Amino acid sequence: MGLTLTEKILKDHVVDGEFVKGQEIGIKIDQTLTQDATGTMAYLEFEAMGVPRVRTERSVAYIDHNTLQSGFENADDHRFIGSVAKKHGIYFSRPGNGICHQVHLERFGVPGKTLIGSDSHTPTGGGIGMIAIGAGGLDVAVAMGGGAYYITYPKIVKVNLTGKLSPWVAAKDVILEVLKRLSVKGGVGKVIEYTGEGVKTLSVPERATITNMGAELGATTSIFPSDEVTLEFLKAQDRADVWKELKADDDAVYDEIVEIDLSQIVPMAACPHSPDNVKTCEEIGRLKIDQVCIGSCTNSSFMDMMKVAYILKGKTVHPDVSLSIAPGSKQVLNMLAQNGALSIMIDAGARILESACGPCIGMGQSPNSKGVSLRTFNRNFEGRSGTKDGQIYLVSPEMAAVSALNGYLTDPRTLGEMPQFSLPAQFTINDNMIVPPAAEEEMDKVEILRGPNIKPFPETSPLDDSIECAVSLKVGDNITTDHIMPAGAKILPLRSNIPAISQHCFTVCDEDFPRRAKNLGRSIIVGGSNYGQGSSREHAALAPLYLGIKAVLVKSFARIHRANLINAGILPLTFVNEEDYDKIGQGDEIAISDVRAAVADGKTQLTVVNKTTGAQIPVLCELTGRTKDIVLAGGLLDYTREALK
Ligand code: MIC
Ligand code: SF4
Repeated sequence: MGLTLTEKILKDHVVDGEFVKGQEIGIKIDQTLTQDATGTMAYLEFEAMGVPRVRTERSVAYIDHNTLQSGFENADDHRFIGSVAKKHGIYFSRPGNGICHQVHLERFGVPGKTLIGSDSHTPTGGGIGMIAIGAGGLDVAVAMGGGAYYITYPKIVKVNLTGKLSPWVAAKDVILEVLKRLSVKGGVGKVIEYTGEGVKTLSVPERATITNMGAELGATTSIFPSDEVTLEFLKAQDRADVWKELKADDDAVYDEIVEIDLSQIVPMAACPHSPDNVKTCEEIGRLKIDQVCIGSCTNSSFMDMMKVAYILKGKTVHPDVSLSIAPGSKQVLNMLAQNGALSIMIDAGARILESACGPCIGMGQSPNSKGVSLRTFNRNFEGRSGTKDGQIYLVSPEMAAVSALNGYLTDPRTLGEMPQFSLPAQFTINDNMIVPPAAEEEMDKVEILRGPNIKPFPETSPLDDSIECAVSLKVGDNITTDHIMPAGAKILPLRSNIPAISQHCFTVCDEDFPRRAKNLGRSIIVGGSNYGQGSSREHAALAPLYLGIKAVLVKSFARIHRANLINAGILPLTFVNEEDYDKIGQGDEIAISDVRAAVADGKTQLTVVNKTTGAQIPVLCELTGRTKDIVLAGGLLDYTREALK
């Protein structure tokens, strides 16, 4: 029986466990990446492990999220990360060099290798045939120390692409189509593997748009084969030497098959407030817009920008629209400057932003009150843009640009004939903003530069014998990490300071939550399905830990967040019967007796007693040998320290 591409790469890297679907396997990690908003924690954790130098083939620390420096905090964090990187063998991509995923694809990604990154959009690397997975900072720290990364052996979905995209229909529309069909939880526990004749019609940046936004499916990762198109891209980056051909066997067996005829796809938008709320322009109708933002790790490649420049050429942005453009990397921005496209954008009235995440994570460009904003990004969760009432639509760069000119959402096919856009044969290469680490013999001389905003990891404790406490919060379905731990310009600078950032935990849903939870001392949270979708930010687990959350009981979890809860020593529980969600309310007192003994014995079914109503609620506590030990120890840091003793 033939193998899928995912199986081939995983088989090459497995170091622990068996290839049984649904079971945990440990894989060797070749490369890691961090960004600054999750990086400070990851490096504090790495330091706490006491490993002098990273044991990966390549580890890179990027600065791209917290680039607004309105106080000392972000600049201090950048300096801290730079010094840790230098000392411990990590490449340091300086602020201004670009968004981690875009730069990693350009300069570091290698087909067939494994990559984990402390950012949920790490699967961008799947665009050149990597198994690239988003993870919590602690998991990345362990991988930097040479430890395996554990995933549930995934189901593998084949997306069979046929045909060719019509003019002005974009890769973004392909992933929106997949999201429309599978939904934001349709990918949980799965790897999405793209195959078929249609693959060769898509360039590497287009493939990367698709694998990037596969994160919104909740998928473990997404991957394309490494073929001639990949080779062309790597050649143009002067990296042809890392290329190898990789594809699934013809007789590979998949768990599910999705057929997509590229020629049938039309331009679409994900409407507020979910990436799977996908509609065609026709379905949306005439929508007046206030703002357009072009950029983010999903759509900020050179090709995307050239299409935008073509559409804007000689025109002026509509007087009611504010257009901002953030090219994804220094390489992209520089090439636009060199070939005149930047001048076209400036001429048209675009506000040019630095190569960073920017508005995508609420770092500036928040829309006006009730503002309608078209963005080429990957997430439109409520509040993420920095305002509570912003109406965010996710669209392709083509749709964004033409709409910015017209003042209302416009189908880009109205542009008429489309010229041929192709990748340059040679990208402009200058890695002078990537600082290599100190040589091994020099590393002791490097001083770590810590700012006053960097506070230690919150206190953890081994799992209690029994849990008896109140429900401090009850929330509904599809709670995102942006609800749990909001980001944005005001809160992101606190990423290295858990006590301070905890004061913002869940405030999007309930302003009083941090105070209430802290006063209770210990409590649990109850939620609906797909709890914790979105980001890899471990702060969404560390802030609850700091606020005394002992367990989270939900209908179902998103993958990375569940792992982060376990890593923080918080018990992840799911309802056996989803209807029991109604039998437990905010403020109820609950008890889970002898929970430590039950978990230690490997019991997967426990009972939560609602002491307020008397209801007995069966819940699942599905921990494997390793995750069980982590929770018993009080989290991954304690577990790893124990293991290193
Ligand atoms: C995001 O897109 O939500 C982020 C900001 O990149 C996060 C990481 C973070 O919260 O720092 C992610 O996707 O993991
Ligand atoms: Fe940055 Fe946005 Fe990409 Fe997250 S999704 S890495 S915030 S550009």
